[in-house]
Amino acid sequence: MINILLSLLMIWIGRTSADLPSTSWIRNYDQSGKLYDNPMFEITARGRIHCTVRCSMESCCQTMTYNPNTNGCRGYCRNTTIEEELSSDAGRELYLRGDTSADHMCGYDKNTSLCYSLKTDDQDKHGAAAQCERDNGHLFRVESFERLLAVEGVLRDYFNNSLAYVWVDGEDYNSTNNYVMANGNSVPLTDAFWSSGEPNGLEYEQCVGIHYGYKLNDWPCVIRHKYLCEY
Ligand SMILES: [Ca+2]
Ligand SMILES: [Ca+2]
Repeated sequence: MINILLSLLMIWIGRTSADLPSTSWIRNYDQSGKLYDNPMFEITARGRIHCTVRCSMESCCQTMTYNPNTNGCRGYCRNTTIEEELSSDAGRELYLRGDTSADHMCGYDKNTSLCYSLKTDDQDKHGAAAQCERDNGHLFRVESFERLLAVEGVLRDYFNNSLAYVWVDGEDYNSTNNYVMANGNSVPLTDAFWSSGEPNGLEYEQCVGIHYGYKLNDWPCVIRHKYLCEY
């Protein structure tokens, strides 16, 4: 029995590391209101995860602050220690690089500037889209072949080189094999993007996932699968 539990634990640990491929962040609850001053950058981010990605792009950036009310995002180098009061900016949160927190991380692909995360709870397509939006993201958009290739490694790791079951963005609202994403663009219908013989589901399979050969398949939108978010 203990052996079985240990095996399950090892599988869980293995999957967690595959699921969470890059830099991670955690909110520092213990700080006393002091910040590392002189931000190396200050931007209006699309969300908390976008802010961590911006900081992850700079080797010097060790501390990040983000205000979810204003989307204000600042990155700091660790060695500058001039004080700033968090209380002067209501709602601003402080994050330090290095610890793990599943809520605030993404895999970052330098070639495509992609920030993506494989979510391993099972959701139907619309539930998956809603979960991505919770963090100011959206379902992963397969708008180029490079993007499909960029996530293949993470999926191969997680699914152990076997069949993937992962929602991405795209829905065929009019049963015309036109899979429209939330930004209005269409998923390319070129054979190279799709698993052999797909899309094949006519009006019964209206939503898009990554499946056989780490390429696209149309599935019924109500099936529950894991999903890829993009930020
Ligand atoms: Ca279809
Ligand atoms: Ca299909």
